[in-house]
Amino acid sequence: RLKLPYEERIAYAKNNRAQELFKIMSEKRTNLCVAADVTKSDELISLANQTGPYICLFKTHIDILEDFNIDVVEALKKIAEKHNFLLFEDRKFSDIGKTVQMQYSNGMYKILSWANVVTAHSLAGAGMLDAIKHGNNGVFLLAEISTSGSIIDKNYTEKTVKLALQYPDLVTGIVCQNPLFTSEPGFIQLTPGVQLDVEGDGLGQKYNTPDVVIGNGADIAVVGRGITKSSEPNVAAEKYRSLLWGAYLKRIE
Ligand code: UP6
Repeated sequence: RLKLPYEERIAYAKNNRAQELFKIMSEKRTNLCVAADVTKSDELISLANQTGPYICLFKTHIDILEDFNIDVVEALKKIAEKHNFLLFEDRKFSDIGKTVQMQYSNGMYKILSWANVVTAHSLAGAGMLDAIKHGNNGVFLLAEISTSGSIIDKNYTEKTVKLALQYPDLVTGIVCQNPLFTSEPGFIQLTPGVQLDVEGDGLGQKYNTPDVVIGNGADIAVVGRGITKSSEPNVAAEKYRSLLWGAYLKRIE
């Protein structure tokens, strides 16, 4: 996986969204996902417009918006189409299948109706994945977490990877910090905890540089505050895009 160019991995991917992502990444020359963790809809839309040209994925925590209205996702869908990126709700589903099904489709956020990919914890097991399987969606399963003091152990991580590989049609990839599934080029490693010149946030988050995460197997790197707290998010996004893409080119050399 680590040496293969993204475009050559399309053929290995069984999940539609993974195929689509590899295509977008190769065409736009970007392996950057922005974590748009803001609390106002207009800020969210502005971030999508500003970072859109440089990203393959726009990651939201839609439940932190203070002024949520379904119009905001309609706006995001249009921007995603214009700039060719996917919408990614980082919901980290973790309940029993039936509950997750309702959290995914119902409530005021109706995540299934607009998010192309979502995240889920693996701890509830296969039933949860069966419950959220739909025609054309994608799920990133969390096998590791970027915080210091995380209680996820090696056994949990290995079992998560095994579970993910049993659902190639549904699973787009795995959220982790290390190259855990190197012989499976159809799956995408998504790695958060990326920022230059900062080691952590005082609340457990640990940061690595673009070079380090790509070296550790990331196919897509998630950058949040490194971009959102910049006075010019478009400039910051282009900078992270170019560093991450450069690191990827070096990896496949
Ligand atoms: N995230 C992590 N670590 C994980 C999984 N997810 O930080 O292991 C998510 C957070 C946040 C983003 O929920 O949205 O990635 C990181 O943001 P930051 O770059 O501002 O720290």
